[in-house]
Amino acid sequence: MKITFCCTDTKAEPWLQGLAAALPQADISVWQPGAAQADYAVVWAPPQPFIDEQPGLKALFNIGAGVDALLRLRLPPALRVVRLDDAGMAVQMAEYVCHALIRHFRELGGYEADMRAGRWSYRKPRLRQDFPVGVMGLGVLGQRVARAALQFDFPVLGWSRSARQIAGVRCFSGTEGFGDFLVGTRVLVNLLPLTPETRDIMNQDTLSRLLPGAYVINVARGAHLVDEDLLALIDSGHVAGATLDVFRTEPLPAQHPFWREPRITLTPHTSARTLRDESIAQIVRKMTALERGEPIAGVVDHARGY
Ligand code: NDP
Ligand code: OXD
Repeated sequence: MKITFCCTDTKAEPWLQGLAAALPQADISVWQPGAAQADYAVVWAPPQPFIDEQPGLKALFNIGAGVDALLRLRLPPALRVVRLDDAGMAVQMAEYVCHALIRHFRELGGYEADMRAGRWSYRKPRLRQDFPVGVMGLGVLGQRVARAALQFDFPVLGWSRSARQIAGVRCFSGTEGFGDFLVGTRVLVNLLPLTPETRDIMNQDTLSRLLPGAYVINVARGAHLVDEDLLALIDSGHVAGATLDVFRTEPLPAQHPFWREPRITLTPHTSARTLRDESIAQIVRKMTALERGEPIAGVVDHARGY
């Protein structure tokens, strides 16, 4: 079995060693222009020539959950694209989102500032019933986040494309369910894939429908959010603030107004990192299953976009 590795911004050596340890008979190498045809590819943001030169792949394994960058390339329609499902990311996403949620709900940022200024002062306790959490996207990551928020007794709502049932979560689906989902949500968590349907989904219209004093946690993709609409709604007071992990341009440009808005907490696309060992184990399991002719989970639907 021949495996080619083409991952931008990723140190290849540890991945090659991990793959070789799990698949000692495989011939594994870093892709170079003109390289021989491989059976499988392990990729992150590969260039178009890579796709064009490897038309005979049995599957392309993306070392992330989101495939938006990959699907922007010209791909053979029959190419099997496989995303990571979980591989250690769901628990990271749950801890990141719960941290942001609780930090906002308990006003921990305000307490930190007070204590740093030498002020010993209390704020009135807030009721968690007043902070319903709405999770957009109830896939591998969204479901885990919704369940984690339930553990802290927040009311939880969820929205997905197809109807879902999750114990304890008020589930809505499709365009017809979106309005009711928004008007019942105060803390909006975005875990949608970026597709033509979801691009710009957090905008003036949708964010204004959230409960007053809304809070936005974007951990999916920057292009889901219309930046200037968020800033305007923060200025108007309808949105209290946001925690943003992902941006339209990454790294976030130095002149972007997000840097200077104290009600926005920023992190550098780090809410759920790809964990190498878990990812290699999952990819190897799936390659082995494909070699045996068995079905695998996490195959992307090109038309749906995720
Ligand atoms: P999944 O594919 O498992 O889940 C996607 C969910 O979104 C599904 O519930 C799906 O609905 C729903 N959805 C898709 N399109 C629509 C739509 N048009 N309307 C309503 N719901 C829709 O993805 P994951 O949970 O694994 O990951 C989600 C995203 O998180 C990734 O695409 C990636 O962009 C981002 N991510 C960010 C990371 C970071 O570090 N910041 C790390 C990892 C991922 P249905 O259930 O009906 O299919
Ligand atoms: C992913 C990411 O999609 O890290 O996995 O953003």
